[in-house]
Amino acid sequence: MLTVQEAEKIFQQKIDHEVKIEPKDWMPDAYRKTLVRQISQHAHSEIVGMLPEGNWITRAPTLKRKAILLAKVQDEAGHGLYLYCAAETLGTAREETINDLHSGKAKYSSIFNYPTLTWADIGAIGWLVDGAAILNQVMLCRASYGPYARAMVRICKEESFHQRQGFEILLILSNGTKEQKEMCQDAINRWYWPSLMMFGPHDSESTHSGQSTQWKIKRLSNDDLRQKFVDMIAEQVQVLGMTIPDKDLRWNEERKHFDFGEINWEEFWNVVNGNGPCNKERLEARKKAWEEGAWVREAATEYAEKRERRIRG
Ligand code: FAQ
Repeated sequence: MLTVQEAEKIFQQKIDHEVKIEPKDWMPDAYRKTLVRQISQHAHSEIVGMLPEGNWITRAPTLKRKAILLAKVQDEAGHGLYLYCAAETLGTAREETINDLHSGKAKYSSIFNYPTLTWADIGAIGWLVDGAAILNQVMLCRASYGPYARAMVRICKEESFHQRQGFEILLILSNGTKEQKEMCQDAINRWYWPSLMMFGPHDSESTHSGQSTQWKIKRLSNDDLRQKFVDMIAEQVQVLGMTIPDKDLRWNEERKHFDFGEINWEEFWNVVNGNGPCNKERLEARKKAWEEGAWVREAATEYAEKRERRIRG
C-alpha cells in the first residue's frame, strides 16, 4: 500500500513525462478539485456564452448570416455538453454543477456579462472573444487530464471557424457605408478591453496559476497569453482599417511585442463578482431555461427507464 506522499510522487512523475491522467487513475484531491472548478466554469461559459449571440439570431441581416449564427450558437451548446461530461468523469453530478451556476456559487467568463447592442457586436465577439478563447484553449488541448484535453481538440477546431466568421463580418462592415464603419469601430471599442480580461488577473494576482502550471493544466500564464492576443489583434486590426481603443498600444522593438495600457481591474472584479451590466439577466435566463426544460429531462428519463424495462423483459 502506497502512502499519499508516494502516490503524489508517482502522479507528478507521470505528469512530468507527459502521461495523461485518466478518470480511474489515482489523483490528489486538490487536482480533482481544481479541474472540477475550471472545467465546470468553462462549461458554464460556453452555455451562458450562447445568450449574447442568441439575442441576434432573429435579427441577423440575411438568411445566410442567420444560418451561420445558428450553427455557431449550437456549437457553443455542444462545447458546454462535452465539458459537462468531462467534469462528470471527475465524479461530479451534472445537476450539482448546474445548481452551482444558478446559485451564483460557480463562476463563468466575465466576457458574457456585456450586452450585444448592434450586429457588429456579433462580428466583434467572433473576432475578439473567440480569438481570445482559442489562444487559451490551444494550450488546454495538451492539459494533463485526458478527457479535458480531448474535448478541447474538437472545440478548438470549431472555435477557429467562429473566429474567421467574426472577422469576416467586421471586414464587410469596415468596407461598407459610413454608418457601418462607425458601427464596426464602436463594437471594437466596447469589446476590446473585456476580451483582454478573459485571460484572468495578472500572474502576480493569480491564485491558481502556480499549482495548475506544475500539474500541466495550464502551460502558459495569464499575462503571456494576453500578450500573444494583443500582438495578434494589433496586426489584424490594420486589415480592418479600424483602431484599438488604447492610446498606449505601440510596438516595442526591444521586446518584439506590443506594449499596451493597463486593464481596469476594478471593472473586471466587479463583473466577476456579479455586478456587471448583464450578470443578473444572464443568470435569470439560464434558470428560466432550466425550469422550462424540466419536462424534457423528465420525459427522457421516463423513456430510458421504459426502454430498460422492455429490454430486461
Ligand atoms: N471571468 O487564479 P486565476 C469561450 C477567476 S470560453 C471570470 O488566474 P485560473 C467560448 C478564476 O476563476 C471562455 N472569472 O484562475 C465562447 C479564479 O476564481 P476562483 C472561458 C475569472 O483558473 C466564445 C480567480 O479569478 N474559457 O469564450 C476570469 O488559474 C464565444 C483567480 O484567477 C475558459 O473557461 C474571467 N475572465 O485561470 C462561447 C477556459 N479570469 O475559481 C460563446 C478555461 C479569472 O478561484 C461565444 N479556463 N477568473 O473562484 C482557464 O483557462 C482558466 O480558468 C482562466 C483563469 C485562464 C480563465
